[in-house]
Amino acid sequence: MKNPSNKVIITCAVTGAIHTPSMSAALPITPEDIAAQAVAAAQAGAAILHLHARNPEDGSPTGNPDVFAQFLPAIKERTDAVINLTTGGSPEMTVEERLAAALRFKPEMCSLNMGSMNFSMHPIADKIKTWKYPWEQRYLRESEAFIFRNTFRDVAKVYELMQDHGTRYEHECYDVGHLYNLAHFVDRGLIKPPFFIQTVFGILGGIGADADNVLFMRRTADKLFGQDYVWSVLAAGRHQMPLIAQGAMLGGNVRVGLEDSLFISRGELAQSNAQQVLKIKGILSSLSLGIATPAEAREILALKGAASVAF
Ligand code: KMH
Ligand code: ZN
Repeated sequence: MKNPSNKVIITCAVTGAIHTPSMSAALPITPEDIAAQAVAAAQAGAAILHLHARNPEDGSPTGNPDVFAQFLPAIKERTDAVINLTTGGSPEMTVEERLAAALRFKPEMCSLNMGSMNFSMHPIADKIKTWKYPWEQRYLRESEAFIFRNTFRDVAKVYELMQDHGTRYEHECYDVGHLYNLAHFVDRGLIKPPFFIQTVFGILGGIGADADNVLFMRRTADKLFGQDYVWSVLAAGRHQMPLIAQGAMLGGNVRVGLEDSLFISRGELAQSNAQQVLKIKGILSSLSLGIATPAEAREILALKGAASVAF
């Protein structure tokens, strides 16, 4: 693992496509709210903003670039943070729909999900008593039958299309096999170091959220990529803070945000994305770990710079 500066890159994933409006009033839905929370997260210390879009009327996930266009320039004008666009989208989007915004806006980074898998949120549906919008319940329950498609051909296509634009990747690895899939693409010469690897814990369908698995993923990545990768950790729900703190103690970077967890502590909903950024910042500072600025994150991850995006 590469850890050149001893500084931790905080990514904030602002809204995502897992949670729905009935789960928390803090989840940003409208372009204005997504922009405001993204800017506040950057001001709190996030160097990278991982972004999805939602339909402003009902909060359902959308891949429509016209909706992304309503918040990307506002964020870029008001922060220096790296903007990272999802290509994971949501369970209801085709691979083409998932890629549309990244192709149009040519961001410095986009996510790249490293294997096909079950990916389900259906158990959350049983916990919700009142639904704000009609789409939510079906969306969550149908995810029980969802296969998150990321075939070798799909992933290769993203590399080929985005590399023309100089975009680099948040490689989302939800299980150990996904690290081997990345190694396959490295062998094919489709991606050059440093590889940014976001190890994901606690998604139903992926590796479980426990300390042993964090070490296992780290050891496997060390074996496959040596000094050629930069490591980051995200964990779903209540596992978010403990597992990312473990990752940071082991020299990794961290991801927070309401995409991954709606909570700030046990049973207490977070009021905003920035609140989670401030919480991890406090944990990092008590561990005597520094925070990477956006400029430092760009250097560590060899990004092209904010002047070279198309928004
Ligand atoms: N929701 C995260 C567990 C993506 O946007 O590409 C994974 C994610 C997918 O961030
Ligand atoms: Zn995402």
